[in-house]
Amino acid sequence: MGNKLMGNKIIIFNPRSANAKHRLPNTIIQVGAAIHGKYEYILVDGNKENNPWDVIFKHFSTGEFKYFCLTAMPGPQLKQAIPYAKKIKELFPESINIWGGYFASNQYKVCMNSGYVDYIINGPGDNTFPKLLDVLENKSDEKLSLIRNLIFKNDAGEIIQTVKEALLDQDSLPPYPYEYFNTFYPLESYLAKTFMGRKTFAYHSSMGCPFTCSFCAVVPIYNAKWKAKAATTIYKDVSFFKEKYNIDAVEFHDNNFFTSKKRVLEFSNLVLNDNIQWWGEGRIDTINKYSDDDLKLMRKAGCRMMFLGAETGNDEVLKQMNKGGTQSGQMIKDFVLRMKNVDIIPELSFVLGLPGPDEKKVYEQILWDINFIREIKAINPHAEIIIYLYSPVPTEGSELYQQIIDAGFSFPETLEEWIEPSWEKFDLRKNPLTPWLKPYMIDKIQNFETVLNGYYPTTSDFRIKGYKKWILKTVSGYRFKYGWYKFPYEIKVLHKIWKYRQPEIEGFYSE
Ligand code: B12
Ligand code: SF4
Repeated sequence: MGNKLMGNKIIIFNPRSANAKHRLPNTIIQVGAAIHGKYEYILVDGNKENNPWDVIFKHFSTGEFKYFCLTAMPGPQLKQAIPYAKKIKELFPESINIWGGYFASNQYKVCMNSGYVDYIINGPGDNTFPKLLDVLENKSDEKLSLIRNLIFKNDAGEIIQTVKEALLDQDSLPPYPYEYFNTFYPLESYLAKTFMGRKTFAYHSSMGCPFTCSFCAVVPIYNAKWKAKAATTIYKDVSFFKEKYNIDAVEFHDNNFFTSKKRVLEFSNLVLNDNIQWWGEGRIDTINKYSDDDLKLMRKAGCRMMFLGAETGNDEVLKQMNKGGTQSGQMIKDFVLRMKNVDIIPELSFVLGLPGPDEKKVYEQILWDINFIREIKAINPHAEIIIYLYSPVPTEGSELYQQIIDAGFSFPETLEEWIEPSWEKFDLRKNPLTPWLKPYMIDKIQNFETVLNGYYPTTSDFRIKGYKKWILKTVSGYRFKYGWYKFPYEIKVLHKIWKYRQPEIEGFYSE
């Protein structure tokens, strides 16, 4: 017999996602906004608690809580999400576990079959979450199957995935309950010092993405839909944080911040004289359509760096990735030069290790990409390079997904398997367990990455400067020049001593 629950309060939990200074957990704040004033809820940020389980358990032990809701990306967040949800269900069998976020939506079968995840919010939760609660609390007699963006099991035990809701007008969503959040964790403590400024604010201004790259986890959830807040709304929120907390930098966490040139330029004009540096993610072919004057305006308005999915310089592989748009290898080269001229740092992410017709071809492509990255660095040494190993996402129906299934790849069949160390590395896109990628290929990529990060340490880890940068560059220089990547232990030791932080795992270094 488990413990009895009387109340219907809600815990919204953000499992630990990083070890150092943390970003504002916008996901749980927006999920809270959806039910603010309608249901009683508390927010628990696993990043800020030494032992979040104690906090969660203490609350549930009062008998006042019924709903344990969490968000999770694949990767380290699962290390808390999975065991906590399991334990809550064991200890409080009447509790209801609701999951949302990229992991649960994309891996919904393994979640629903775990026996302890009751409902999944499949995409935006702004309408779905309150509607689901209304049904569960008998405040509405709407059928679950009619609530959009929901996954649940029906009485026959079948998994039901309801239809997707059109993306909502982002400007009319309820405001973030920042003040309420502040009663749990001081907002101030999330405004970290980064390479852009003393106090960096994390903001999310649009949902989805209009493209359908076949390696990307955004695609199965948003199906090429994108909707954004207006520039004036963004500016209003940024100004509020500037006035109240004196922020001087913003990280835009949108999947594709630069989709609408009109919006970006309008925001740039608004923020022009505010002395705020900013960063966002975008596509090369989209931004390449901006004129030099547009880019100069953005730079003047504080755009310091852009994260761009370069993926590969090989046009055939770009097709295999279904990158869409008009991106090509030549465009990437031209673009990094343009960025150099307007003084915006392009942060290019590459995806290496896609499946190929045979082992030789897979390896040749890796060597080709390494060479391409070297060419990019020669054109614009300030270009930052992020290297991911291709980790499949279940974009069912895409040609690439079919290729990986044919090559013998499969996802774990239980949630517990997802937290085994090898799958955690898979999530971090550092060791993808894909059968076509042989250990010597992974070594090659990782050794190259170490040498590259030695010779060109990221600007975003602002501690690596002066003599540290000089030593790293000197030690790595001959290796980079002659292409000797094997066993770069001396560089690894230096990275370890200085706790070099690669931005792709835990975000920019901050303090
Ligand atoms: C900020 C961020 C981080 C931060 C985390 C900060 C934090 N607060 O904890 C950091 C930098 C640490 C991080 C790390 C990683 N991240 Co990350 N991250 C993001 C990012 C940019 C923004 C998340 C966000 O705030 N969204 C804003 C909110 C409002 O939107 P949302 O999360 O979608 O939430 C809505 C719905 O999904 C739904 N919902 C979501 N959860 C829940 C829960 C409940 C209960 C309900 C009701 C509803 C609900 O309702 C919300 C409101 O509508 C997203 C991309 C993106 N634009 O979302 C990537 C993203 C989620 N990350 C991703 C990845 C892969 C990672 C990493 C694994 C990195 C890597 N090496 O590739 C790591 C590892 C994570 C870890 N350590 O566990 C991927 C996930 C893709 C996938 N394969 O599933 C994304 C989508 C980026 C991408 N395009 O590839 N990340
Ligand atoms: S453009 Fe970026 S966010 Fe959009 S589908 Fe492609 S990889 Fe994903």
